[in-house]
Formats: sequence, C-alpha cells, structure tokens
Amino acid sequence: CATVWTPLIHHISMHFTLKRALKCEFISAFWKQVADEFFWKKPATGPMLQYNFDVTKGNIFVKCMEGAKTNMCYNVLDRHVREGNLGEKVAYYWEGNSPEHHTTITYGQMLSHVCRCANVLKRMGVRKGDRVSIYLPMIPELVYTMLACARIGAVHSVVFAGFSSDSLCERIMDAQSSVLVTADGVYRGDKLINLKQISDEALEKTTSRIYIKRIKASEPVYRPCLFTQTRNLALDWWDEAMSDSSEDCEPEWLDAEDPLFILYTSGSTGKPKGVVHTVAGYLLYTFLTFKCVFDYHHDDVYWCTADIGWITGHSYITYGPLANGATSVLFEGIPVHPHVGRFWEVIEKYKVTKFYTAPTAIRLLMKYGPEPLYDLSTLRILGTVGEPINPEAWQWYYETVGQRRCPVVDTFWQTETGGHVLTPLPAATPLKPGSATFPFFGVEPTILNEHGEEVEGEAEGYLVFRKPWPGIMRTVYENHERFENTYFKKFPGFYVTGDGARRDKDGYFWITGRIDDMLNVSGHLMSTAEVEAALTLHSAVSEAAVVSRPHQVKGECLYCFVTLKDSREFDKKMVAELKMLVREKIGPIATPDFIQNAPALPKTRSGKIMRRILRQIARNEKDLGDLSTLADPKVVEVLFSQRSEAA
Ligand code: 6R9
Repeated sequence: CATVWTPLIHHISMHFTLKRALKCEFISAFWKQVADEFFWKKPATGPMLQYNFDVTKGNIFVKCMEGAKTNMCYNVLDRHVREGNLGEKVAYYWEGNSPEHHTTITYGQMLSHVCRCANVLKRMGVRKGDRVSIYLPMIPELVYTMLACARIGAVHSVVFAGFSSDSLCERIMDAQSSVLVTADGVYRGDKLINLKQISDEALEKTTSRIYIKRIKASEPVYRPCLFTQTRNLALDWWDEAMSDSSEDCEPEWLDAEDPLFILYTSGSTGKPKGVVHTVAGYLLYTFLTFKCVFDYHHDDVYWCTADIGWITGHSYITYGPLANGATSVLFEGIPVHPHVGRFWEVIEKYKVTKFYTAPTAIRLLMKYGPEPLYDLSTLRILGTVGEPINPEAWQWYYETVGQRRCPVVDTFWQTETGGHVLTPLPAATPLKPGSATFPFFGVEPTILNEHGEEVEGEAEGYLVFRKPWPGIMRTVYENHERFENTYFKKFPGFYVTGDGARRDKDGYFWITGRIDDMLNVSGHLMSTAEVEAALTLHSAVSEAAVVSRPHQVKGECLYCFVTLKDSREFDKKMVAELKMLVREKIGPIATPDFIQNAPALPKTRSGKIMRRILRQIARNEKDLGDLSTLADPKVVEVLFSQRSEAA
C-alpha cells in the first residue's frame, strides 16, 4: 500500500504546489527548488528561465539559470560519491549480448574510469567546446566517454552504432569533431557488426582531422583495444591509454548555457539536424522527469532498453538515472537473442522494478506470447516511448507483463524536447490505453488548426507548446536559422512538434502521428527525403517517393515507389539492389519493406508529389477522394495495377 500511496501523495502535493506556483507566476521558484539539489560553483544571476518563442519579435532563444557555473559530470558522479556516500552503490549492471557476459559498475568505479578517460581526451588535445564523436555499442565505455566529455566541457555527439559509414561521416563532418571514439566490433544477436571497418570508411570520406580511440568489443573474438588516429594514423588502445592515465581530473566549470551534447535527428529535408542541449536545463529536466515519471526510489533497479545512440538513452539511461543516483541495467543485446525470453530473463536476473521500452519491442514479444515464463513480480512501473502504442499492445503490456499491478506510463517526447513532455505520473494519473495523458510540470501544450488558431475542448490538430521548459533544445548546431524555420516559423509564438494530436473530452492528449514528411519505423524517426535521396543514387532510378505503411511489429514500414529510367527493367534483382543501397547509405533500420515500380508518380499541376495518394495506394485503399488537383489522374490506375508486383 505504501508504495502506491507515498508517491501518490508526493505527486499530488507537487502538482498542487506547481499549479499554485504557476498561477502566481512563480514557476521560477519551482525550478529553483529543483536546482537546489545540485552543486553550483557559482549561483545564477538571471532568472530560472528566459525565452522568446515568437519569431515576429526577434531571435528565438531559451536560457536557464544564466550566470550559473556548474559541471554535469560532477553532479551525476562526484556529488553522489563525495556528498551522498554512494561510492559503493551500483550505477549499472552491464548485461552483454550473450548472457554469459556481464559486469557490475559502482558509482565510485564510474568516477575513476571517467576521470581517466577525461585525462586521455585532454592528452589528445581535446579542450572545452571541442566536439567528440562517439560510435560505440552499448558497453560501459560509451557512458564513460560521454561523461568524460561532460567533465572537460567537450561536446559529445553519439552516433547510433547501427548507422552506415555515410551517415557516420556526415555527422562527423557536420559537428567538425576532432576525435572519434569507436570499437573494433560488436555482436548484435548472431550478427557481427564491424564498427572498425565502418569507421575507417567514414574517415576516408571526411576532411576533418580525426583521432580514433578504439575500445574493446564485448565478445571474446575481439581483442581489447583502443587507438587514436590523426592524419598520420597514430593509434591508441583504450586499455593502454587508460592504464597510465590519472584518476584525478578537476571538472571544467561551465556556464549553465554551455552546450552539453549534439544529437542528430532526421530532418524533413533529408539532412540530419544537430540538436543541441545545454548543461543546466537538461540536468534539471532529465533529473526531475526521471524521478517523477518512474517514481524513483533509492532501491529501484531500473531498465531502459533503448540504445544510447538515441535521445531516450541519453536522457533515461545516462543522465536522468545518474542524476538521481539510480541503479540501472545497461543492456547490449536484442530482445530475441539467444532466445525470445531474453527481456524477461534479464528482469528476473536483476530484479528489475521499473521497465521502459518501445511499442515495437512489445509487439514483437507479444507474438511469442502468451506469457513470459519468468518471475516478473519485482516490476512496479512500465514505461513506453517512441511511437503511439496501439491498445492491443498496451493491454498485453499491462496485463501480461505488469500482471495488472503496474501503471503504464506512455511518455511522449522528442530528441528536441530533451525529456518527457506529455506523460502520466504513475498511480496519480488515471490511465487511458494509448494516451500520453497530460503535460509534465511546467509544460503548456495546445492544439492549433490549419490557420494557427487554438482550438478549445475536444479537438484535433497540430500539437504545439506555448512556452519552454528547462530541457528543450537550444539550437540546431551551427544553424540557428534552421532551428527557427523548422520549429517556430509555421505558427509564430509556438514550438511546433511536427506531430498531430487529439484532445478528448477529459482533456487527455492522444498523439495521432507525424504530420510532416517523417516516418516512424520501430520508434526511429526518418525522413522520406533521406530514403528517396538514397534510392535515386542508383543509376537506374530517375525518381523515388517514399511513404509509410502500417506494420504489425514496426508500427510503420517503408513503402517506396520508384520510377526507372527508360529501358531499365524492374525485377527482383533491381529490388534487391535498391534495398541494399538504402541499407548501405542510411543503415539497416531504413531497409524498405516494399519497393514498387511506378512508371509515373501522382503529381499536382505544380509538380508536387501527392504523398497522400501514394500512402493510400500502399495501403490498398481504393477510395481516394478528391483527385482534381492531380495533373494526370490516370497515373493512379497504373499504380494500383502494378501494386501486386511490389516486393
Ligand atoms: C523520444 C523519442 C520523436 C517522435 C515524436 C513522435 C514519436 C515518441 C511517443 C511518440 C506517440 C509516444 N513519439 N514518443 N508518439 N506516443 N509516447 O522517441 O524521440 O526519436 O526524436 O522521436 O516519436 O512522433 O515526434 P525521437
């Protein structure tokens, strides 16, 4: 009973405190109280939050705690070890791809590894403000390197270790990173991913000066190693470099608004955007959302199954849990290796109390149901993120995994928002399956119609936010104009998420999906433009258009229409080549499920491809509605007739 009532009372009282604070315009006092948990080398001179969200009034900016000086790494490690006596507490249970590989890392050990890694980076010439690209699998060294950067004020840019060499190259070049940290390889399930080879290919194409620091992969086939590489190819192995590196490393005291990291997210033009998060605001926001949304207790064992290459891993594997001094599972593997019960086995093994995963994983595991044959009785709270969760998956998660005992927190947020923005508070918010429910403290969402007018009550339209919270992104790296154009131009005065939403009669928010040219495959966002760009690299393709189609496990999958150049034949070989090309250019997550021959594409008179029609063809929906804006309506019949040959 206490586990239900204590958090409930805690949340309700916090909620009321906040509501009152909001009314009195004292939201600042609320965040100030949160900031008091942390160490500040110098206190803030400015207010907790300053901002302009209206492009018509000048440049867009958000600032949190201006004038304050602090260090993220100090707050998530030293503070616990030195002030909180948590040196012996487990920070991570690392569980490898193979169940035989596992290890335990305490806060004290983390601090030592991080300081030594920070000194290695310093020795390599990395200074405050320099960018470090990290292309590593889910091994402890990934977290050490991120925190080592944070300690010395370098800006990390983690690139998901499933991206291709082209994608890695593009991200290194855009960030102008001076160092790349990578491993020689990693097993994902039975498959070996040769990170070293991919990194070498990426570096061949870059023009920037690069050092590579390679670290060991977790499975025995690969030797422990690390190296640095400059233009003249000098190499350094992780273990060697770390062995003579000192454990003492004074943190660099940074301004509250100094950048902490860059993380690339797909942009609708095809070129990824370097989302920039800053030190103080991100610390406060990931700390508090983690604490409240997962109702954190000091004896919890928390597990988020995301990869740190995505924002979910940054905020809710690295920073949020560490800021709270939590114990987490760090998992290198996949849900179905070496068997389909792996997730449940890990929950049982570590007695996981809070579990956070994606609808795509839930749907995959549901297929192997009916019930996990493991002891899941330690679970208290279940979370989901990444895409809308369908009611069937929600019910299975709630009833079968949570045994009707655990609230399901459906957390809506984005790389850009830094942390949860729409989310239930467990045991305090009455749940509705499929709804991310209400805004988190200090967040003010609203729904706009096509004309940018706010719609009250039950309504559907564009999901936007009226004002910032501490953890919102500050800019697109080296491209503030793109930041303003993407998020603030369409409806002046609001941050535009790019998602549609519906508000029901009880005020609950339901995300209806992306309304821009973005796709969400297994919880990973990608733009139609980047897949189209990859397809048109093929010498036989003259034009390509990509849409989404519902998929039982992935949520959405890619359905591609390609127009071939004269005399080129559309056959199985062509389909295979095109799929391989997209894999190579973007990565395996972007492999198309269907490729269809399109002798012509449906276009408006002004030449715009009508994706709405292509989406309906992909879904075999015959009732196409108004086709009057089409330049040549006959195209549609041809596409339907070719549909059956899509492969
Ligand atoms: C955290 C993350 C962001 C996009 C977002 C939306 C979708 C995320 C969701 C959700 C419905 C949820 N999304 N969580 N849709 N319900 N609970 O996933 O960040 O990779 O940037 O993706 O994901 O479409 O706009 P990111």
